[in-house]
Amino acid sequence: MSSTFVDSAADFDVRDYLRMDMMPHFLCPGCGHGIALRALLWAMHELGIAKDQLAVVSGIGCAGRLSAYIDANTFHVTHGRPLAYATGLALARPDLHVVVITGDGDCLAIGGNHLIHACRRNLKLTCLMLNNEIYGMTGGQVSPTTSETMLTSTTPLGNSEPSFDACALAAAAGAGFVGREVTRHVPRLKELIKAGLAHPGFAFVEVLSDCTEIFGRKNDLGSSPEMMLRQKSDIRPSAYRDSVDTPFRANELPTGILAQTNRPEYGAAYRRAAAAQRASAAAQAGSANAKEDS
Ligand SMILES: Cc1ncc(C[n+]2csc(CCOP(=O)(O)OP(=O)(O)O)c2C)c(N)n1
Repeated sequence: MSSTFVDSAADFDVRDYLRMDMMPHFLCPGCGHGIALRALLWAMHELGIAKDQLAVVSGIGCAGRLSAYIDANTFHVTHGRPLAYATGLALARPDLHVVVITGDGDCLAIGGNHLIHACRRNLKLTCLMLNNEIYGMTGGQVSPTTSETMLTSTTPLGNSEPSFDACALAAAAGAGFVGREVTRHVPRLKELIKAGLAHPGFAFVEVLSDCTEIFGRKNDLGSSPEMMLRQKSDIRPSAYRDSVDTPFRANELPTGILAQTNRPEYGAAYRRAAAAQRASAAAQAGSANAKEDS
């Protein structure tokens, strides 16, 4: 990929963007969510987004917990609802970069309707969905992205529902920007998040993140490095399937920017309509006053 990969890692110290008084964090060893958090903060650093210009809204779950560790304006809200809170915030404060951090359960199960309407609306927001294929925080129940046949605490015989392709869903619902990356490729993930943050409409970024302790253990997927090696075979099975361990994700999941459109952004359209209405009300009041005076 591009030479931007060898750039600012040296002057990026993640601790500058973390609430160090919240350490140690609660993530399990090997959890991919911390890698995604680092990529987000690195992206923010490279884009020169000041901490007071960033607002992070998250729901409930291991992914949702991440906002607590970020030294910015953060809101830890109800399960499944971070996009709804973020919508109000982004409408009220278009000067901020509003980022939602959400899990696959938070975003696609209880929050699924909020997601499709956020995509349809195309308000400027960045939604980072950390897909570990499981409800991690609550002990490993099946989620809408759990691959078929996988064991979870609620699918002891193996999951027999097909899994959602969240990016295809977001693109079909009208999201202005859709992308996917794995935690294995941190610089690429950082670049994708940067592109999402820079996009002028709704940006949906799916991160394939490993849950080693619950999902991995339950399915005998090996250690954290072994799970990360599998990411190769998962995302490009045609290229890697013979050279690495058997993938656990059933579908070929393409990565990178998967959809980008320049559909009109909702916030700007709303503010234009509101300004036009205020101007017309003021003009009417002006002509009524003029009539009274004459
Ligand atoms: C209204 C409501 N329903 C259910 C819960 C319980 N709950 C908390 S987190 C969670 C699922 C989290 O899974 P996911 O969003 O995939 O995130 P992860 O923990 O895997 O990062 C559930 C069901 C809740 N807190 N509130």
